Amino acid sequence: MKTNINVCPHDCWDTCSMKVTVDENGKAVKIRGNQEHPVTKGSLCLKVNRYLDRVYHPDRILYPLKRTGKKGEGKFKRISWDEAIQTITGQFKKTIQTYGAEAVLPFSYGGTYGLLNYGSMDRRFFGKMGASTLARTFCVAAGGAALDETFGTKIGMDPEDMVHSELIIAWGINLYATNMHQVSIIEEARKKGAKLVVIDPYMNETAKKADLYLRIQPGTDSALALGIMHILIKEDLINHQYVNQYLDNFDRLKERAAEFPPEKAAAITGIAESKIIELARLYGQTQKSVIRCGFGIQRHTNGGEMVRSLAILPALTGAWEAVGGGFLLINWDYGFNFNQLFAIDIHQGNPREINCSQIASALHLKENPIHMMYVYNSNPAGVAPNTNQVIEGLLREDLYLVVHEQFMTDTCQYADIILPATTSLEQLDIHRSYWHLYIQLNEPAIKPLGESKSNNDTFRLLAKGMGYTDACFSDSDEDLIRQLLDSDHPYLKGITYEALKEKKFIKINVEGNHFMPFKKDFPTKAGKVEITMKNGSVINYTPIVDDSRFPLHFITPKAKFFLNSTFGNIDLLKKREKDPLLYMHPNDAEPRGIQDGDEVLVFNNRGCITLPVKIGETSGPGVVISPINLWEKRVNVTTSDAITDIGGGATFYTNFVDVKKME
Ligand SMILES: Nc1nc2c(c(=O)[nH]1)N[C@H]1C(S)=C(S)[C@@H](COP(=O)(O)OP(=O)(O)OC[C@H]3O[C@@H](n4cnc5c(=O)[nH]c(N)nc54)[C@H](O)[C@@H]3O)O[C@H]1N2
Ligand SMILES: Nc1nc2c(c(=O)[nH]1)N[C@H]1C(S)=C(S)[C@@H](COP(=O)(O)OP(=O)(O)OC[C@H]3O[C@@H](n4cnc5c(=O)[nH]c(N)nc54)[C@H](O)[C@@H]3O)O[C@H]1N2
Ligand SMILES: [Mo]
Repeated sequence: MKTNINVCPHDCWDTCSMKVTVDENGKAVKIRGNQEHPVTKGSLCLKVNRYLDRVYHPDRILYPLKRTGKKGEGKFKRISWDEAIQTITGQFKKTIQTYGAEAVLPFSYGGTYGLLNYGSMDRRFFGKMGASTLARTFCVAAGGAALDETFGTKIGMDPEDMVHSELIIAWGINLYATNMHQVSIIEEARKKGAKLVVIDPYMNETAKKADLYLRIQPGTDSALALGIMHILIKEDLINHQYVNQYLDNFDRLKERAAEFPPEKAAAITGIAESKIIELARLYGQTQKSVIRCGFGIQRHTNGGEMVRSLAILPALTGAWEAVGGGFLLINWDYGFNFNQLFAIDIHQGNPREINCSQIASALHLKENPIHMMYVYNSNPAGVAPNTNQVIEGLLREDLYLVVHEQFMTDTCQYADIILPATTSLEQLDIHRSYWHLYIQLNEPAIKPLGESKSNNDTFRLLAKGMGYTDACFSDSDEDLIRQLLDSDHPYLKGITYEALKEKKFIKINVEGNHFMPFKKDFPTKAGKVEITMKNGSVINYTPIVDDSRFPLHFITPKAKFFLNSTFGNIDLLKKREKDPLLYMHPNDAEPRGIQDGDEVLVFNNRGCITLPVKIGETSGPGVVISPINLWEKRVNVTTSDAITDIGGGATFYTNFVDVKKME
């Protein structure tokens, strides 16, 4: 028996350190959280506790497959890797010759968050080809753009410091489902008297545990933020010294906030005036306050503006000066050398960019259509908005589809060739978290199962097959890690491949005892928090834009026991999550003659699905909610591929439907 340290590869805040026990036959037999890791602290979520069920699942794809039936029929036969590579590279060459390289689209997302297999050899390969590029915008594109505009960088506070917080506002995030290690940190603070406030249209597990829960009308959070600012300013609960030094154009913000007295904020948000005043006073009187902002609020057409309005709040109270005070959406900009990792010096031309959140329309472009799509790390037929359009596109006879996967996902059904992918236990990688501040090394615990290969090994073979002879295609994964870490950025000081090999995880280099990125100044042009938008206007409340005129707002947030469509095929987790359902308020159920447990049709102009109904107060009037099970239920047949105000993000939660009882 030996113990190996791995990193949970999933697209998740927590990015846990795992201990994997491997037996004499080279089989992983046990997985648990690494007790030595300061954030993981020995515990894994219920999903990843079952990670070995996934690795050794009987349905894993272990050999290359080629389609034998009609497109979408799901009939395949086993072929060799040689044949697969020859067929795929042959098809690449044919497509490029006939239509040009932009007719090829790589499509990848968050299957693994290891920085190498998320994006390195693939970027080199498709860059060299001059293929269309992909903007990866599902998670936090609007929020990221908002941070860039407001703070000048995608950085927030250290979540470990939230043990010192006295007020934690979980704003559009279901911590108990998506960020369990944040919960243990907050619980420690609560033991010392800290208060937890939850602001969410969905009375989720986190809301049920809160000291104060504010049910907000979706898409109206900036009206609440401006209402809070109104009270802070009126009651002089602001930190004048911090504001003078670090908030640009405060006079203009004052004018805007004056337009949002509590009665107006209440009318827009649906939250009682008294609760808005209570929250504002609590916020104004607590310097060690943190807004833990989730991705939920920015999945709306006004998502960027919403995040911006929240991100301004800590500057008003000077929360950034206190350990345990601040704001956290993501920690992302660590100064890695991505130019070197992507080998941008070999990239050809200036190809167009396709937004992954608009793949539904991109697959139907009349001009310069996509003729070949290479999918890895993603299941677009389940996760992308406007699924019916996506699938219609994938069924096009003039589209060649390659999918590199671990399992027969929805997307695989439409493939011409399927390649078998390794899991994280079978490949070398380096990970950052978008939440905590540790860089971690993932060394393979076991050999690749069957004939599966990592993304990078596959792109090395494809590069050879294409005749790409640049030296960078021969770089090993170890070389790639060194190139990525080759940076002068102070955060990465002392973080080398050797150091990681020895320690497995290293916290970014923090000045002093605590990570306080904005104590001194902000990396914006003025060195201050920026309250004006790129077009010069001051932050405001803009209502969400709905193109459909259906009456019920439909929100499809993350499920606790699945990770997007991943884990949807693990029996134990399916049992735990229970069947997909639709939460509906009695005010909406009654006029429709719908009773608890009824099977209903959820529909709009884009598509429909059936779900059983759960009537109650989990959602407010006018809002229906279904936590996503993207493996079994295509809720995305209803969602729109409109994009956010800034950043080109997905708008999964600006979605309107009607509901009727099934006959
Ligand atoms: N268990 C589990 N964990 C996950 C994932 C998973 O699928 N399952 N997915 C991972 C991924 S890919 C991501 S991106 C993260 C996302 O993690 P979260 O940010 O927690 O994700 P969401 O479920 O999208 O949204 C959180 C909350 O936002 C609320 N919300 C929706 N609209 C609004 C609004 O207008 N205002 C306010 N205030 N709240 C609103 C939703 O009701 C929901 O409760 O989680 C990661 N972790
Ligand atoms: N309605 C609705 N839709 C949503 C969301 C929502 O909240 N509501 N959330 C959106 C968000 S935030 C996200 S991030 C997306 C998620 O979008 P995706 O990233 O596409 O998510 P998954 O469904 O987890 O699919 C990842 C796939 O990658 C495969 N995989 C894992 N590791 C590897 C590897 O090393 N190599 C290869 N080749 N494959 C691998 C897995 O088997 C899995 O099938 O969904 C989006 N869709
Ligand atoms: Mo995501």
